[in-house]
Amino acid sequence: NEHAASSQRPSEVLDEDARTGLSVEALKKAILNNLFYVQGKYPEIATRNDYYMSLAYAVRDRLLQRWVASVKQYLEGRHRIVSYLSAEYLLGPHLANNLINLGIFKEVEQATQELGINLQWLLDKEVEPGLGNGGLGRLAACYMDSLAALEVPAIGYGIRYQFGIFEQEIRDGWQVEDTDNWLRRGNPWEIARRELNYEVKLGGYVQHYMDRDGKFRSNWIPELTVKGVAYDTPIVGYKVNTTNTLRLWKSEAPKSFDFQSFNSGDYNNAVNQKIICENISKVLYPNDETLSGKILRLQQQYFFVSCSLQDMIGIHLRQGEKIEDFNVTFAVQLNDTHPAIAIAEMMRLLVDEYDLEWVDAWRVTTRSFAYTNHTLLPEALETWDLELFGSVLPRHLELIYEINRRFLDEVTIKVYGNHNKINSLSIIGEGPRKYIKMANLACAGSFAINGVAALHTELLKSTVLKDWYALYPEKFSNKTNGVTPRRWLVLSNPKLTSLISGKIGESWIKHLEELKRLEAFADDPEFQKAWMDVKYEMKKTLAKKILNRTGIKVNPDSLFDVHVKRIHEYKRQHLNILHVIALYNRIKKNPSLEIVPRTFIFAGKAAPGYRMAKLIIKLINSVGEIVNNDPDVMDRLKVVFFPNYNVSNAQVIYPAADLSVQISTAGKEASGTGNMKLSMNGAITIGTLDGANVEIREAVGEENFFLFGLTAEEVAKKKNEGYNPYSYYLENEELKLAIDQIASGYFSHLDDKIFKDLVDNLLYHDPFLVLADFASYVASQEQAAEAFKDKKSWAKMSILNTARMGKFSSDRSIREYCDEIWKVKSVPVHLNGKY
Ligand code: NBG
Repeated sequence: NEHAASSQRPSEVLDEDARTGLSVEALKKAILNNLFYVQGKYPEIATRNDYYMSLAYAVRDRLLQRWVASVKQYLEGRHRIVSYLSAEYLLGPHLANNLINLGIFKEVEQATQELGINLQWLLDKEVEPGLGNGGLGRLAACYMDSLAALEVPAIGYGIRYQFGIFEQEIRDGWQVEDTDNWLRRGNPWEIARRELNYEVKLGGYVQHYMDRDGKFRSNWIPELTVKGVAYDTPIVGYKVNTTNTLRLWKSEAPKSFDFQSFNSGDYNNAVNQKIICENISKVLYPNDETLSGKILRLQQQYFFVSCSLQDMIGIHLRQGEKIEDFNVTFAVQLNDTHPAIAIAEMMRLLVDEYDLEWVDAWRVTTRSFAYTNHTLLPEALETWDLELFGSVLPRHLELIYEINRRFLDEVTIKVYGNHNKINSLSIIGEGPRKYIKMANLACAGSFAINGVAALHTELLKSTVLKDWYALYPEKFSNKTNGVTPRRWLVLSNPKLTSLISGKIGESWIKHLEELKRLEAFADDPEFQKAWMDVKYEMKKTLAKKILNRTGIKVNPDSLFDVHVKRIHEYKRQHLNILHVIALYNRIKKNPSLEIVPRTFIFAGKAAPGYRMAKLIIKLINSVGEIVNNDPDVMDRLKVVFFPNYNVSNAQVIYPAADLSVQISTAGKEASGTGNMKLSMNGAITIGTLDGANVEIREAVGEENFFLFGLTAEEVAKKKNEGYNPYSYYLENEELKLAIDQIASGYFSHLDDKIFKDLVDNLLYHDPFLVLADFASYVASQEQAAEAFKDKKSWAKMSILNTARMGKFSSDRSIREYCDEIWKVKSVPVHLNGKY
């Protein structure tokens, strides 16, 4: 009984006609209707895509009914609305998720079957919208799901990138990037709202003058004006009618042609203008964590923020409210600093366009915004060269100067003129070139500031945002990340879902704490067997996929050691590969060695400009080539790099994992969310005390977690004392051999140059303490292997991991944001067939 979860539907839904009905018959009729009226085909000549589209539109009709009802109810009831501003949304495929949330998975499965089509075949056809890089964008997607599930009025605002995160191919062991043309076959999930568009100014200069009433005014004369057009995607909540809006902006030229240039024969100029405007929402910056100060990126950020704020103000005023009460209608969350320019833009709109006095405008602004920080890495804190900033946003530069002047005036008194503190708090950084610190702008203009895991928030308060914390302790709080169990269990692991529901019913899907009730069965041999049978099934499924994608044959009986996430030095994929080499060398030294067979599964994209990360991918593949093909190994070790890690692939990988590898240098990973998804799917974590690992370990119990490595405090101490990686290399034989082999070309056809930078970096710098943690990691991995031999106790650990993951539902996170930061309440949406 897979997707048993879908058999119950919200009882309010009574409407039953061909467009809205949820019965198998109604769905069949709708699919065939769409095949004819939307795709213009009859069954015999219809392609797979025709059928996918027909089904997608059938589902969309059912979403629209709920969507319209939600919007109507929010506006008529003047309910408070959450506005989530995020430059990234890593949504993953919509269709299957919508079927689950609408509660019609089984019905659609049957309807398609009766039409002679396989549902999975259609689901696999969907190209996922990869409008994000990694955890930050995926978190935004989970939060949209939970907001809807909890029936909270919300709008997600972002950018409709024409090209999302690149597709990764592996050629000769190297990452090769390909453009992600996700819209090429059309997107049935969005509705273009041509009538909903706003103008956004860029560049130019500012004129100052005094008006007839003696008031100083500013007039921004832009160099360029672009138009943002709204593209809306419905986000339906799990088994509720609430359907919120994800509103993504596409940039266009205000008029498609500059007719004056066109008529005077300057065709190029006319067309150029159009291209420049459309470029703004053309492509997602493929960087994770680190952002370089590029003009286009600043334009993107400002573009979507300005459209979104104009849109919110429009919604607010249309309800007959006063502009001064904007913060009553909206709670605006800044997902990292990418949208932090909203604070200056809000001031511009209120002061320049709506004529508010500065203090009134500042009061409204600082009551509207809240800021989530997602990283402690200093290189990832966004700054903009002041001159560059002024060339794109001349008026905002003035406003930021004024915000900063007033802010520093106030602060100077509080910090008794301590210049270091004033410098650290200033929104403008001084140096050979001045720059704007977006985190400081966000802190100054927000009423709440939060980190994304307990340790992360503590480190924010004691390091990066220390001076802010001293000034405004009441603004700070922690909101540990969460993930949606709908996509990450119900959808990606239907077999485990029905096993769980068979024992404890289905209510855990909305109340994840109820998984606790599984603890009662953790020792039950029959349940343990059923549990591990599901795991085995999922491992077989992944093994098939791996064979298909990489040509590598892996053994589903082996321990699946899974390390999947963006490739970054702080995440230490190279520590993992050093462990692989150590095991390999043990086998080479003693070919009859009895060891637990392992499959090391890596996946993740490297930022195209991040050399070291790309080199790590090459190293993983090079080691794989030797290990996988060495007859001495006799299939005891396999190394797989699964290409193009994205949401769809993650859905297949998580359910199949035995070990979840979470080995970032302590103090570097803000939270992590893959760690939660893996543990939820019954993987046991091997990890450092970093990010949310700390809380995961607390939740699942230390006996169900493999801990190793230096703590954040020890890392800081070691660095202070002057860390010397070379001494670790000299002291540890296995480590020395592994590094010598990499350096000598053992894994690279005797090419001893290819990995030189990586080796030198480890030996002489090792900024992420890979060598310092190596011995501890290897020892912890030995414990994991030992534990894996005892199938019963492993099954118990696995069950307990899932059972104790209740806290890590994004429903819990969103509830905390709603209660403690946004102060918004649920608004149940009713359908009564009238709309
Ligand atoms: C990432 C962190 C992760 C965290 C996600 C979501 C950025 C800037 N930060 O640890 O690295 O889980 O945000 O909060 O992408």
